[in-house]
Amino acid sequence: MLLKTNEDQEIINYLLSAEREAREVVKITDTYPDLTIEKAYELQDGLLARRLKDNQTKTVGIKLGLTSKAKQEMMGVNEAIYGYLHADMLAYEWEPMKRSELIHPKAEPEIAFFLEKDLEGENVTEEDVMEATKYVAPALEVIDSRYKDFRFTLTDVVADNCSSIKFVVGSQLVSPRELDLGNIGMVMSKNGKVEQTGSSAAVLGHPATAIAWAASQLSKRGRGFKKGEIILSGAMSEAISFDSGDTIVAQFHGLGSVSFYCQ
Ligand code: OOG
Ligand code: MG
Repeated sequence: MLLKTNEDQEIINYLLSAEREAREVVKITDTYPDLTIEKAYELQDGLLARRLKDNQTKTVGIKLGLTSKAKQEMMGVNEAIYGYLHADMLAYEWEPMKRSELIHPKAEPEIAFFLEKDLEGENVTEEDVMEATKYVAPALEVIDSRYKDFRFTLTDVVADNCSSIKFVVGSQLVSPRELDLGNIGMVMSKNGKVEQTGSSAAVLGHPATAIAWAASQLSKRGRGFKKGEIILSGAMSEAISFDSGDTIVAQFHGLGSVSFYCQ
């Protein structure tokens, strides 16, 4: 699908100002119903280039999204997606997250992969993913779709960099071979009450399978994962909403826990 260059810029401005002003907006497919997935990734690229410049930040990794059936059903789609993580999205356990900077945030339990080798090409295997991974760590991703009521189509969410806004990584770094990565049990709680339980098996059967899938998608666009990057492999359960005053904790078997407080 072709949009005029100025339309691309308009969409990018529209989504970036929604993020900056922490305000939800009508989804773009209401105006551009024929938006294709290829075009959505092009818009994502344009948005990311602008965001890097405006926020004077840099890319630190890639996130996968909608890699579990629970998330796909929750969002009414049947395909996984990817977006990019910037340095200014990195949040810390000890630093309260500011509710006022967010629209309608949700937390997701994920496993983070730290790469010590590039991972590129359309035939990347799970074994290659394990081989390239230095550590895995527990993570909480905060997603904050810019779209009204968190409702969107696949192309909308891709253009919006897959709802990315913040991520917190726990301090326990473990070699991927020391764990049964394909079945890590997880409990996520809010203010001490269990809200979600799950397993890393929910992430396309094994998080490394999800990363291998993403490597092949990236290679179609002449890209790949790079040494030193962090990958969020996708939510292991449904996302949960939180508000100011809430503490979210996710505990992972063999990987410890990760938490944040929202102010
Ligand atoms: C899209 C992002 C999904 C995940 O881990 O599945 C995602 C959304 O649900 O808003 O990050
Ligand atoms: Mg996620």
